Amino acid sequence: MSIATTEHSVSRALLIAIRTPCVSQQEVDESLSELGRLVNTLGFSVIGAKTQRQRSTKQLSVLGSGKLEELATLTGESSASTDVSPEDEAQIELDQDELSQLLATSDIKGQANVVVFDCELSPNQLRNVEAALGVEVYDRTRVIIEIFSKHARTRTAKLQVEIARLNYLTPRLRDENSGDRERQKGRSISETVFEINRRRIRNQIAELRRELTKLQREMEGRSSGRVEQLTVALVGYTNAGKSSLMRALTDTEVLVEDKLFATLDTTVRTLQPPTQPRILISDTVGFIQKLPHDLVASFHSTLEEAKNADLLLYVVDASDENFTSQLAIVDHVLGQLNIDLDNKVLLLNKVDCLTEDQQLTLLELYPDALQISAHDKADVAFVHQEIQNLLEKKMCAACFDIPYTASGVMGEIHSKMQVIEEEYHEKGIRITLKASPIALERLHKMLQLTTF
Ligand SMILES: Nc1nc2c(ncn2[C@@H]2O[C@H](COP(=O)(O)OP(=O)(O)OP(=O)(O)O)[C@@H](O)[C@H]2O)c(=O)[nH]1
Ligand SMILES: [Mg+2]
Repeated sequence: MSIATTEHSVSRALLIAIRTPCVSQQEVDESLSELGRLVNTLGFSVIGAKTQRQRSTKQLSVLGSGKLEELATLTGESSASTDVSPEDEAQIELDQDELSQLLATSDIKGQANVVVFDCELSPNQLRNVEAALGVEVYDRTRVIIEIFSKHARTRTAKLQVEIARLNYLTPRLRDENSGDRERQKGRSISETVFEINRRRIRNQIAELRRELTKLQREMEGRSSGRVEQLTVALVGYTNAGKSSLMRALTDTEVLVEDKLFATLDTTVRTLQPPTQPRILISDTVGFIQKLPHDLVASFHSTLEEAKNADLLLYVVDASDENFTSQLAIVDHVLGQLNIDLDNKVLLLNKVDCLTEDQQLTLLELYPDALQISAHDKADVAFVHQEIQNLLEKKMCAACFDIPYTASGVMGEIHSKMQVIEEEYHEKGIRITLKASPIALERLHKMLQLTTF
């Protein structure tokens, strides 16, 4: 299978969710509607969505041959093969009654040319389903990986996504000549070519990993040996309005789009109007439920910025009816990254889309949160002030003796920290300053390491 971008303009997608007993219908619906938005972001139109109930509590197994036959009618494939391997068949528990009902009420027969499953399919499952339906089949992971591929801009993001894409692709590579090989029942040229292709991809992944590690080391090298600046990271679910707020707070033209995963690379800008000391704001990749493992791992390094931040602005689209589950997902991912959640302020964004009553209810539920609209100048000014107040509260005072031989560091301290007093002595400058405990600790270490 190739996952290179194909001509998507004519793709009409049928979405399928598999509902296990441990998942509520509401959760399935939320997830399906999000899958619809993901699929739209990819440029497909959604022509319908179906839910298949499954009695087994297994997290996921996909469709038996009966279901495949039925689904084939939805994609217009009349003579679909239902060649399901015994291992897949064994995992499947199918509610035939519900399925028949589902298909009887369907008015989209023959219209879909892509079927998208709201879950991750194993390579075997994907092959079986594709063969049976006679159309291209996507799973949620592939949809997300393709969106990331389309949106990656910097070299680092492109490398991270390409590694994830190839890791996904390798086990799903199809041996086009497998039928002949079966007949030949022995080693053949086709087998060798297939194996060579796989090995080539593995080598390519190793090469990309090396390049990525090198690039990340260079970036770390560039940031070490500098005086720490106060930083604020915008984190949150995809499409919450992080980049819109970044734009408004820093007066810059970062990309804002009504698309999922518009931002993949961390962007860092200075808070405007400027403060003394300067405060940096970073915009990060958004989160989503069921983010493929590989991408979570890839983007850990991108989220380092959030890890080192003095303050997290936790942006939520309060107008989205599913925002509480989105909050839970962001909490979960940040928890996995060991990010300190005590440092966070909750921003309930897009309140311009809510009624006064809804805003009052939110106030009762989240009394400490700030209700804002990133499109409202007064709200942005309020967030600007809150950032300063909160950072001020976190700062502690400390005193350092800086020898004249190292006075070069003074310029950096002045631009990045709050200087309270300077006294000039015979051997150096005694400086009293205010900064976050982390920044003070780092400056202390830096001065110890500096050869005067
Ligand atoms: N009505 C309204 N729309 C908003 C507000 N803030 C952002 N939006 C819109 O929400 C959409 C997504 O905004 P972005 O700022 O790109 O969201 P993001 O969190 O950066 O999204 P990703 O980069 O995909 O993670 C855009 O269409 C914005 O114009 C707001 O306060 N009110
Ligand atoms: Mg963004």
